[in-house]
Amino acid sequence: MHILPELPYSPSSLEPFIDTQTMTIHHEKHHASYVDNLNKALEVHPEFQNKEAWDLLSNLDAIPEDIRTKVKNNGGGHANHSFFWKLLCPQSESGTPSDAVKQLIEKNFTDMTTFQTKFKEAALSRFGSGWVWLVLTDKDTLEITSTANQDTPWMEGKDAILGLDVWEHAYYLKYQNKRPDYVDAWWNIINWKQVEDNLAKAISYLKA
Ligand code: MN3
Repeated sequence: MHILPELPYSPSSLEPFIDTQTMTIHHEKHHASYVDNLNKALEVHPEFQNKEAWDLLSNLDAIPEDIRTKVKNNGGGHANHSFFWKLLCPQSESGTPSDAVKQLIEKNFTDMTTFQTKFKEAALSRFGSGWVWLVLTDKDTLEITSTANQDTPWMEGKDAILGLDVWEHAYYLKYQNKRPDYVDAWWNIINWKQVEDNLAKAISYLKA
């Protein structure tokens, strides 16, 4: 049984970068429905009910065909949003990239500004709904990737350390068609400590 995780902050605490109503609807309606629909799909095949969403997604071929698409979409939605909430925090707690994160970003993208420019380009060129990711592919290599819908890097066995939801439901109430402004605002509320933890975890998986 999958459960909607609590937000690790109040939905109003990301203002003015992400508004309270968007956070509330995004978490309590959109994310909750991915969780509900994943649970419903798995009722038909209870042997998969106790597996973590990551586990299901990284081995989709093992999922029975009659629920595979539902598991991909709703399990992906659940996993992506669970990952995403932890990457956000109030601006006052955002901090700065740790030395390890900063050095790896500079090694792969020259400097922080170039990285942010490239990440934004990927966010703007994702047509329709999807996500943009910063993925660790080997111990020295970071790549910016993008997935459609609720597809995730974990489906390809890759580990993301940062990700941005660019579905319209993530920004439309405040930003309408102005996705570039949403991306610019988002840099203010990244939990860099969480990115550091994600990097350490991704490196440990590479070694495993
Ligand atoms: Mn979303």
